[in-house]
Amino acid sequence: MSDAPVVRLEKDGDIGVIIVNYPPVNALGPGVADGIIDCLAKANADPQIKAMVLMGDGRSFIAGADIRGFGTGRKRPPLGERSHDQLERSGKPVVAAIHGYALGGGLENAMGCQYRIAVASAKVGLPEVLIGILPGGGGTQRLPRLAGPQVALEMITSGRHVPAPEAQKLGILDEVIPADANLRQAAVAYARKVADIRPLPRVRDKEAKADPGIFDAMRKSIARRARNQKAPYNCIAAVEAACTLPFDEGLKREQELFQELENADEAKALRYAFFGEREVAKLPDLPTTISPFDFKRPAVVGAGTMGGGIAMSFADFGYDVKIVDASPESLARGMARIKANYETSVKRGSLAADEMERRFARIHPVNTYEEIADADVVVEAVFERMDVKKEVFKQLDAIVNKDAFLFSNTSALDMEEIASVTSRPEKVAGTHFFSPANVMKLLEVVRPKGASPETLITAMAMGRKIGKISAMAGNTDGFVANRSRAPFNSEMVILLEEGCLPEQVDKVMIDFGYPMGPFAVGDLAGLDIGAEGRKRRLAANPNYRTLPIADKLVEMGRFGQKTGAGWYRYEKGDRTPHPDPEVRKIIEDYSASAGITRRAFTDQEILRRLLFSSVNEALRILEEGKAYRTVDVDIMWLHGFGFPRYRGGLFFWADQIGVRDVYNQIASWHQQYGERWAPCALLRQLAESGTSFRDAKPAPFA
Ligand code: 3H9
Repeated sequence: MSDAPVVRLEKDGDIGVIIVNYPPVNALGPGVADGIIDCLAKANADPQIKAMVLMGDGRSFIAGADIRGFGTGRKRPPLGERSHDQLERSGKPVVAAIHGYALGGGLENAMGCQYRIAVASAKVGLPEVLIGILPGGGGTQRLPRLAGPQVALEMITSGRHVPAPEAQKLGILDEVIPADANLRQAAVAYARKVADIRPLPRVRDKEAKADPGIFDAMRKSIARRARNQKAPYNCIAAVEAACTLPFDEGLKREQELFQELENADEAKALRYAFFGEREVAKLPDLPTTISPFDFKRPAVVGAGTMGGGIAMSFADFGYDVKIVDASPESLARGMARIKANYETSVKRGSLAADEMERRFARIHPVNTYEEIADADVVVEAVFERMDVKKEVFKQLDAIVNKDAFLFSNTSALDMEEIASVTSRPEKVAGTHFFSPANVMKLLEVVRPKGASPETLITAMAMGRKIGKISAMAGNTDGFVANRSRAPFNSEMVILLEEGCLPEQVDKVMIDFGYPMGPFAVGDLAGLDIGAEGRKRRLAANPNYRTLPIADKLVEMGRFGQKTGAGWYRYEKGDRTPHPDPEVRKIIEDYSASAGITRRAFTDQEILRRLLFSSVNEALRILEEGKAYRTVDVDIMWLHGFGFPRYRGGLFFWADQIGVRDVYNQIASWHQQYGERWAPCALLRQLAESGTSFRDAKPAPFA
């Protein structure tokens, strides 16, 4: 970083312009808030200056407090002396001039100012809840006064980024100027216009009035998504304080509620997830000098559920995308499914009807590979069988432009074998989407040995361009996400053999924080898919642990929701899972025939049986050099499988228990259950050295 001050005061005639310069996003890092206070004092003391502007250099106004500083015991100025308080006390008006983002502490400082203007492309918000805290810089007290308690509750409990034009309607901004206007000039002119207005308008002097019922209504409405969390409730309590206490008392209450959160496990996990999502983009063994190819003409092969979802992802992010399928009928069915999915979003109110039309119009169905010959990236999403994939790649290689990247959405097959049938293996990689592909955020980029760095960097960037979080996986059966999850999938069925029922296991996992239980998820995805995979693995490995109960359901045609019955039964047209006595009988009969005495399980035992089995397997993956870091696994679990974000991820959660306890438990299950629980060498090493999972040093990427 340069020696330039992080905040400087410039003069535009009689207007003082205070500029924050703390790249990349102007977080309130060391010296920034103090710098604002200093420049403000100087400007107030300067008789030539009549009013001030507060703005940011670079791409944003201020993105909030420096998240790295939380939980470090850093000192903050006393209440009433912080930068937002001092801005509000200024003897001359200050105009916050917002571009990019004004988030968290950024918006809090802007609300301390007497006026706020923004370019139309700017976004404002108080996203603290997403990192397990609340807006502790007066945000919970000022926003309800500025925009009303109902709006404040919604914004603060969701953390939503509000576009400037909407923020103006809500009363948060005084003026919005076109996105390409000169913000500094406009802000200086605005400051000149308001320079002599007295008394100075201060947000703290406004009143926040609310019907007391809105707070309980909000608590009720968030109960499901805020399960097991404290921050959303403290946010509500703080806004309630804004409506019942004088301003300074409200600030004190906000502080108390903030302090309950800052060092809690919830906030630690969410901070870890925030930085983890950014860390997985870093590929430590690839050159940073290579830029991703800027693709323009994506194509998807296969119009099934996955292919359709992938095409929607491209369209949702502004790309025109072609989709091709083997038969006109399946192409038509695929397009109808895409349309129906969009229509559901419109019905739910999450997508405007005209926006749906625009997105749908970007998806172009075509019947032949010749029609995608000019594509620059192709994502194949055909039936998951090696011979089928190879045939498709051979044809694509022959027909599609020789510079195009060819990606496969396989969820487990050997990417090197697929690449080997092409004349351009260096341009082939896996891009494994998760179902539903237009919704789930994870893109697992699979790295076959022959892929060039440009190919891998392009695949990772492609994911980010279509709203995904891309993370790199090695070419191993099931890659990283599904392979690390596989023992969990087996263990949940083995628990049934020993005494559990699907609804009991599902309840434990929902209580833990998953949106759905794993058996209900299985029914949604289709049980036939897992059965195929098990057959393939058993053929390759005669010692593979079979799951007779799961196989039996598939034999009976119980494929899940699509057949009206799976682990649960379903009423026609309804997705609610109902426990099924027939399934219970199959399970109990199996236990009896296998000579197993069924027994009771505690919730903790169920949870640990499922998750510890995956911790062990994930470490084996790291030991083999098939993933970069434990955080990659954690981020994959958050965004591929719905692992509760406020628990950080598989390894973050396991670290809370402690590496030694995890090892001891696994070692004891190894004695009890045999080989499948054999602790891997890396686990043993970590336990012996007392190193946390987070600090584990995996083998170099292989
Ligand atoms: C707060 O304000 C509390 C207050 O109420 C006061 C309480 C007392 N801190 O995301 P990007 C880094 S809480 C530290 O890739 P984009 C980020 O890690 C805060 N670092 O860019 C990355 O580093 P690297 C409330 C931060 O353009 C680099 O900047 N505010 C922070 O895709 C680029 O970030 C928030 O929660 C930060 N606050 O997205 C906003 N922000 O290059 C959090 C970013 O080493 N930030 N970094 O990987 C964001 O949501 C996005 O960064 C933003 C830009 C939308 C601003």
